[in-house]
Amino acid sequence: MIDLYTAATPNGHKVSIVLEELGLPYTVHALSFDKKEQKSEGFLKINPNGRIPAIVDRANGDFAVFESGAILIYLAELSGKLLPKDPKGRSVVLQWLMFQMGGIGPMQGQANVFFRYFPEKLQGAIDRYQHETRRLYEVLDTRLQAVEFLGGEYSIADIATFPWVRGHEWSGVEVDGLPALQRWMATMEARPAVQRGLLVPERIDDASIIKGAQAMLIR
Ligand SMILES: N[C@@H](CCC(=O)N[C@@H](CS)C(=O)NCC(=O)O)C(=O)O
Repeated sequence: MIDLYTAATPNGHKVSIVLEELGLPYTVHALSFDKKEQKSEGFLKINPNGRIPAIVDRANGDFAVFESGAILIYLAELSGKLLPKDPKGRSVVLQWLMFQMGGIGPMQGQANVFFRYFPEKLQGAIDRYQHETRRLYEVLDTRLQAVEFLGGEYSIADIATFPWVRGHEWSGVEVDGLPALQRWMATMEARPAVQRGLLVPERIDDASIIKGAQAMLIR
């Protein structure tokens, strides 16, 4: 049994989607950013970075994993699915996973901060992060013109990327003119496990999301 510590955010959804795809049983612990539960002493023992998502594998000596990319790799390796075993196939999936973890996540995350949550409207910061996110989407589109899924076959790279790209409107970034990316988004949205994963934990309203995100900006 896996304990999942999460919230209704793109990084949280990556893990609920992968757990649904793999059919692994899990218990959901929804943390409130508003109450700063992600910074509690108990949770910092699971994730020293004080952020969601994190898991604890109760069947494996209460093994804790933080960082969503590391969680996806752990769960894929545990089940032998969604990550090829041959070095080249595995490398391709990990390249696109790292592209999400080091690029789309941080850039789009900052686009959200400056476009939605920050108390001042800093147009230079908004432009910088929205343009960089759009540029990264264009890289995805070019890749997806050549292959159906980012790693060739469906993998944890798609699962890591989709929850971010589906939130493009929230970040103020267009997907117009990116047909391969839109085709891939429709394929991802149609997967029942993706649909189930996006419902975990229960979605909160937009005003509460903004309130929780603004609480994170205050250290
Ligand atoms: N690189 C981390 C990022 C995790 C992250 O930024 N989580 C956000 C929600 S998407 C969070 O917990 N924010 C709360 C905070 O910053 O206090 C990962 O991929 O797991």
